[in-house]
Amino acid sequence: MRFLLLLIGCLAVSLNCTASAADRPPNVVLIFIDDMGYADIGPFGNTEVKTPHLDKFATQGMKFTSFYATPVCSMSRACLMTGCYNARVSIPGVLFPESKIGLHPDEVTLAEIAKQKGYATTIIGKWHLGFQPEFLPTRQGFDSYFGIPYSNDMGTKPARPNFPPLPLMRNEETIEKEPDQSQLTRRYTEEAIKFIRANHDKPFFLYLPHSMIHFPLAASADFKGKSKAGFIGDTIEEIDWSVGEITKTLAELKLDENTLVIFTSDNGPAGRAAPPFRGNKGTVFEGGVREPCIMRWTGKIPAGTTCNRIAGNIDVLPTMTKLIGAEPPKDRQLDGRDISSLLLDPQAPAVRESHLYFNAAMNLVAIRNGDWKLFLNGLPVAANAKQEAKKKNADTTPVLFNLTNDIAEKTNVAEANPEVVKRLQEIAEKMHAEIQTNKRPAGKAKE
Ligand SMILES: [Ca+2]
Repeated sequence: MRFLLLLIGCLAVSLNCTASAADRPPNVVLIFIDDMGYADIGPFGNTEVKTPHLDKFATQGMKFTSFYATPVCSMSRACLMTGCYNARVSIPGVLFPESKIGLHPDEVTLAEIAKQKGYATTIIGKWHLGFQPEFLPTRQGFDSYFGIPYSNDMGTKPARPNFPPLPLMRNEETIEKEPDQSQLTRRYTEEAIKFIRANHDKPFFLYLPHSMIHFPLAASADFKGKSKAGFIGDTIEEIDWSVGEITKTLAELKLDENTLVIFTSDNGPAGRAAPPFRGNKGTVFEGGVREPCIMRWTGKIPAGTTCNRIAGNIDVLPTMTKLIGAEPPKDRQLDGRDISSLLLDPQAPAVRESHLYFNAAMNLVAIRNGDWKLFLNGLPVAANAKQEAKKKNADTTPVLFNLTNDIAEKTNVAEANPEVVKRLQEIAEKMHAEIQTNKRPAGKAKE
């Protein structure tokens, strides 16, 4: 075991050394899809939607099969940007145009980590961590911004009479209102390629959180009506095209060996089933939070591999920090871990044994540890008005699933495994108590 750890340590060092031998740390391209479910793309089992670029991309990198996000949008982006559970940084499920909070300006984001090493940084797409000036990505380490600052359904179309027209922003200015959504994937992609070309000779961090495939769905004329899987398929196939354009550009500029590319999503599919899992967007069943994730770094990450270890979007910040040779923030607790050992060897020991599942109200509802997942207070009941009566009478007895034998979370095995229930309860209580003690506030809007 000790030898193995030593070996991994050496490999991790060599990974850094190789990067510095090229005289610059690796570029990072982070493609983040909205509401894409685990099996929405070919590499994760979809046979209806055509994703040739992602299929190829997966053969060049590593697939993660236990990669966790959160049930909905803003909380997931808080995790990704800070390396912390959203409960630690006090960002609830979804921010709206009338929300008076945002990610606290003192939080250290992925872009600020990249800035330590002089990276060119940009975000193209959906920010969703506060839209008031003090919360914009340009105040959180990003040199530039192009996109819609929140969800694409938060404008006047579809009818939301209380909301202002959907803004398309360039840096801190609204440049268009209610932009043609069928052009968003294409425009974001063109902006991303422009950024890569402009910065190809220096380290860069490109964060590309697409507005699609969030409702209202939209695809350009080249894709609309083309997919066998219907409109949702059209939007996914356009995202696949986008991935193809970006990887083509990286190859043309000979950047493959010096660029870590990460593809993942913020939460499960909306209003659709999420096979092979139970639940979907908004729930903490696996269908709501387990996401497709592919990471590629040619020559570093072994091609065509699969990693089944627990990982998630909270691990991106510590991992990127390590790989680019930056320093993690030392004055605060993070929840994510550096998973670069898994990037070198998918069979390396798990970096995190446990993962916590928070709901949109920032309550801890479940924990995974190894094969086991425990719902701490019974199964969640949907929190809408119709369900209120049901909620009051809900059974709060812990429910245990073995995710290895029962991926669809069907069979409660709590009674047969009281010692597992007790152990997971204790781990969850300890982790939760620490987060409650050390959690940090959201930013409050000045106006
Ligand atoms: Ca989402």
